[in-house]
Amino acid sequence: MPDLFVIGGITEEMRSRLAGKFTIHMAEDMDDPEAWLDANGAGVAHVATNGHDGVKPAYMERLPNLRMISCYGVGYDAIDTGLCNDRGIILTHTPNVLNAEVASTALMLMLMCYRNALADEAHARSGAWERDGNAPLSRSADNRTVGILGMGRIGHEIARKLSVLDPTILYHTRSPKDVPFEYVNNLKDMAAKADVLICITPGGAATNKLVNAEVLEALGPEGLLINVSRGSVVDEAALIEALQSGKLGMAGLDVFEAEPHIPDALKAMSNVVLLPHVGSATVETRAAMGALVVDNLLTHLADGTVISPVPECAHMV
Ligand code: NAP
Ligand code: 8YV
Repeated sequence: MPDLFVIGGITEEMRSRLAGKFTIHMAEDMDDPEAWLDANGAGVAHVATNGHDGVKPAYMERLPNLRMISCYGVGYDAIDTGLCNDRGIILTHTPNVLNAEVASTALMLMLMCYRNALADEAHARSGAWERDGNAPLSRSADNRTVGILGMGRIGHEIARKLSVLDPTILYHTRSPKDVPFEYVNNLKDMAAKADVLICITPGGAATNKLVNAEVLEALGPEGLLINVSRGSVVDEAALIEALQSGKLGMAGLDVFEAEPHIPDALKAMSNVVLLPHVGSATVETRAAMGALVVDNLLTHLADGTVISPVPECAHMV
């Protein structure tokens, strides 16, 4: 059977579908994965990984006959697509199957921030309600102007799910889309018009620190930043400064610059809701992502094609 090198683990469901077709080699079970690749890497044509671990250069250079990488996640900024192209390696990812979940996460963060969910929950659980009386009033999430940075598969689903809150929706991308929302071609201008800025672009060089001090200041003291994209999209030091100085009102964050590290300054703030990158992390959605990872691998094994290549590799199919 052909070899499959797995980086970062797979679920039991994925393993049971792959086991009859591939000999599975788990990097995380090896004392020294690089030494294993030195001895066996030339025989490996398939790799399964995820959006966090990617395939590091030390692995890529030990896989001279790699033909395909199947990534568990839609974001693939941790994988060098230029190198994949140069070497003729097809990279696949898991678009669409997680749109609804990540959109729910964005909506949940927005509601948690406006409605002061963490403080209110603590007020109820701690007995403060009985002891001290009613919790302070929160702010309404209804009828807000929401600027969405990134109007792709997930951004569009966020806009759809937000509609129950009767928002005015604006969006910013590099080129306008065929959507019934106002396009703003300058991010700072959109932030100035918006109550809420929701980030849902890919990570990587093109979006690095796109949300900088100027954008955060434009969002303003009553403004709310939601980030469900990548930590790299927001200048984290500028975010901390803006929240501490009151230039920005609140933040709901699922992603961070150096995951799993979260700066203590953010942990200390009561106007911030923090999640450990769980945008797609439900049993149902992770099962759908896992199924697509396996389907891509099995399709490639069967006929050399794949189901969901990343755009940079689509021409190879
Ligand atoms: P997508 O369909 O490719 O949409 C990306 C959007 O971002 C497009 O509208 C694109 O429009 C825009 N964009 C790209 N570069 C930009 C730039 N420099 N400036 C402004 N806009 C830019 O991707 P998707 O499926 O919606 O996923 C988006 C990202 O969400 C993923 O790549 C991943 O990083 C993140 N994500 C996070 C989680 C989580 O757990 N928190 C889960 C899934 C995905 P233009 O090309 O016109 O600019
Ligand atoms: C996952 C994600 O956390 O799909 C993405 O881009 O960020 C998330 O769905 C991750 O990719 C799983 O490793």
